[in-house]
Amino acid sequence: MSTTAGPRLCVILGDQLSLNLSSLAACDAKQDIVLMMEVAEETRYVPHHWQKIVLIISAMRHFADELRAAGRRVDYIRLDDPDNTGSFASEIARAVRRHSATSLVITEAGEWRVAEAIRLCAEGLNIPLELCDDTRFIAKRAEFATWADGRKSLTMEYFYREMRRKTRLLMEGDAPVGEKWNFDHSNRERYDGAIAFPAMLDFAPSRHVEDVTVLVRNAIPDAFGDQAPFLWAVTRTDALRALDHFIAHGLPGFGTYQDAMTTASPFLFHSLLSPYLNIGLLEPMEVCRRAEAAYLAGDAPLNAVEGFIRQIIGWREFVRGVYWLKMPDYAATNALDAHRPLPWFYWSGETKMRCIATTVATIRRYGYAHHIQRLMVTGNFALLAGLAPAEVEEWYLAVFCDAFDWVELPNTHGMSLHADGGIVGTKPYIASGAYIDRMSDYCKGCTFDVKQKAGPSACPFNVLYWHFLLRHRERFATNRRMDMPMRTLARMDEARRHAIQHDGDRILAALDAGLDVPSPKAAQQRLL
Ligand code: FAD
Ligand code: DLZ
Ligand code: SF4
Repeated sequence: MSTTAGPRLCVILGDQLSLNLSSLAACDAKQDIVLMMEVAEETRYVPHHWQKIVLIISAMRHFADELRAAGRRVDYIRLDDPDNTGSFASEIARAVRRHSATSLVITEAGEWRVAEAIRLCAEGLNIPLELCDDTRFIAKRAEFATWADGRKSLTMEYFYREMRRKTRLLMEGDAPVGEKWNFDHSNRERYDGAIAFPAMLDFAPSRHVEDVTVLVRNAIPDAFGDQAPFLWAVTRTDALRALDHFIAHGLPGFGTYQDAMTTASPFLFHSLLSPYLNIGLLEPMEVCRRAEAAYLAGDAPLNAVEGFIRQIIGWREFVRGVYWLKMPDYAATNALDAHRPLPWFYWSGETKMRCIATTVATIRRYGYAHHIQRLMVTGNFALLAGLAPAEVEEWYLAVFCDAFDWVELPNTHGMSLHADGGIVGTKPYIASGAYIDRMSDYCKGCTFDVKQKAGPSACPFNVLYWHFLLRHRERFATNRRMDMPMRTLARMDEARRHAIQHDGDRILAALDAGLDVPSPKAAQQRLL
């Protein structure tokens, strides 16, 4: 209970929609005031996917209803309130005055940008700022920093084992269930049709989704992406339905086909739970416990359950740890000195490369693509083509419904673009077209020939793979994990290297001119 005269202001951000949020626990339910704000600045700081804006704002409105039903005093600022000043800082300032608030209470913001804005706002208002740990994560920021301290390199696998020990998930005493920590070797199958995909869940549009749809249509008519179908849950009740659905129908096939891509389904056996985890409708531990229970009941195999749990208590926690350990300098690094502008086809999908066209079409339609599409199609191309990290990162932050800086940045800047010089991954995730062909059915219908390594018909991923290694041969000469391709490169004769240089230059010149990669026909005509 606050002992001061006025109420405290409990600021709840759009990704903090959890009833057991630490800031809510720290406030007095009867006296203190919850402030939630729809603000133009957050809807526009990157050109978000239409569905992402609708998802977040609708979920905020439902959450405010739940808070009111639980007896909280909620001050909710709508995007179309005539007095809305458009930013967190200016709305907090107005609310402090309106309520004569004595302090701000907030669960630490997930993003560095927002955390800084709030810190500066409190400083400017000269009002105490009470920061609460975000207890929805398994590892506190300080705990990650202690784990990282003194290590020569940060390896996710070792951190993950610590998280397994801490959570006791899939543990038998001190040993991992199944006597191995990681079953990834069973998780690399191409989709063969052996198990049918789960049906998609459909959520009837709520009153808030309908209202917010109209609001966003008016406020941001040019927002990126399709408006329908909108398949996202916006309440905890529906997010729990999505979790039930995944555990029953997706999880059994999740492991085996985790890396597969197919034009038959954009989702395969993936959970689609990331937006709910990231905005607080679901908590990581409840999701992992459900997966573990499915294994113990014999309803899902260990390779699937271990793989799924590793993504959440391993990768998700690890990237958050890296983000808070390294920000703000992290975002400014550009280890591979990449500066090429983002090609327009990342937004339009208009490219002859079928893998990218298919992935971008999925993203436009759903605000979603699964991990391997993000890493090995759009990310791989960006890395091979030397696209500027900041432009690629803005794209990833904008187009995915689950994108928030703390999770998007380390995945894009670190894992995908290697722009951090090897903090998140010790070697760059590069692959030629052969990998995409092995894991998908994209290449069969493509203009380019995935088997061709040179010449006008060659798959651009094949050409750019070797062009990338040529460009960066000095940097990777001493990276032991790059030994194999570097040795192959060293063995290449001069004529082949010359062909790679020539073909790669031709593709990159087209990108620099704002064009798609040259089609075989166009390239042929230029050769004649
Ligand atoms: P599933 O495949 O079902 O995985 C289960 C859960 O594991 C996910 O819901 C997610 O919470 C977690 N997870 C899996 N991989 C990762 C990872 N690498 N980092 C963090 N959590 C992970 N994830 C985001 O949530 N937001 C992002 O903005 C984001 N940007 C990415 C950018 C790039 C370049 C790459 C390569 C990956 C990115 N990821 C991001 C990670 C991953 O691709 C998504 O979490 C996943 O595709 C979400 O779909 P899903 O819920 O169906 O995941
Ligand atoms: C992404 C987003 C959008 C589109 N709109 C809002 C909003 O109106 N109000 C809000 O509180 N949060 C929004 N967000 C999420 C924020 O941009 C940001 O990611 C979180 O506040 C966490 O730092
Ligand atoms: Fe993509 Fe190359 Fe396959 Fe075409 S041939 S789909 S560009 S990997």
